[in-house]
This record gives sequence, C-alpha cells and structure tokens, in this order.
Amino acid sequence: MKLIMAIVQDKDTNRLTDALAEHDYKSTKLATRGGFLKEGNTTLMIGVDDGQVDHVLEIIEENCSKRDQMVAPISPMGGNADSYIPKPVKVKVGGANVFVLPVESFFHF
Ligand code: 2BA
Repeated sequence: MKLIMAIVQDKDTNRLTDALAEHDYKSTKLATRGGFLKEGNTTLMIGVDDGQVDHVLEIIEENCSKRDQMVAPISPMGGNADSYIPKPVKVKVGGANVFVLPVESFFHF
C-alpha cells in the first residue's frame, strides 16, 4: 500500500476530489499553506494499493493546472525603504507536488 500526498492549489481541489471519488478513490483534504508564498493550498492524502498509484497520478495530473502567480519581493535589508519600489516577480505554481510514501500498515476500525 502507498500513501499519496498531493499538494495542490485550492482552485483545483474540488475538481480533483470529484474525479478521485468518481473512480472510487478515497481522499482526505488538509488545509495547508505554502512556505514560500505563505498562501493557502490543499494537501490531499490518498491511500491506495500499489497497483493504483499510476492511475491516481494520472488523475492528479489531468485535474491540476499550472498557474502564474505574482509575488512582491521583500525589501532589501539596510536599503532605503522610501526609494524602494518592489517589482512583483512571476512564479509558476503547481499543478501538483506529489509525494508517494510506503505504508507499513493500515487499519480501519
Ligand atoms: P509555496 O512554498 O508557497 O511555493 C509556491 C511557488 O513558489 C512554487 O510552486 C514555486 O514556483 C515558487 N517557489 C517556491 N520556493 C521558491 C524559492 N525558494 N525561490 C523561488 N521560487 C520559489 P510549486 O513548486 O508548484 O509549489 C507549490 C507548493 O507545493 C508550495 O507552496 C509548497 O506548499 C508545496 N511544495 C513544493 N515543493 C515542496 C517540497 N519539496 N516539500 C514540501 N512542500 C512542497
């Protein structure tokens, strides 16, 4: 068994959980926050048999879009804050960052 942990953008979450449910995959949704942008994202935990991992990865890839996001850089240390005009920079976020972890055991009581 494997535990798939997929960090996705909030905008993609409902579409993805619906697509997973359509194929009878169970998921748990955690509200998380990225360390870089400090904005909300969603982490899904999906427990599956080894042979189902590739199918779940396909579903995740199909339902998560890459998006450009503008980020205002932090003002330089020691610089003159009055004359500093932060120029937003573009970063590409997502579609999904996925970890596949081995599961030692699973109990459902
Ligand atoms: P954030 O950490 O908020 O990162 C959002 C996006 O900002 C990243 O998109 C990436 O394009 C950019 N970014 C992140 N760190 C950067 C840096 N040091 N310099 C320049 N740009 C940077 P994604 O790579 O698609 O990541 C989306 C979210 O997935 C991340 O949100 C974080 O919550 C999670 N994530 C990504 N890689 C991870 C990892 N190795 N471990 C744990 N969480 C991860």
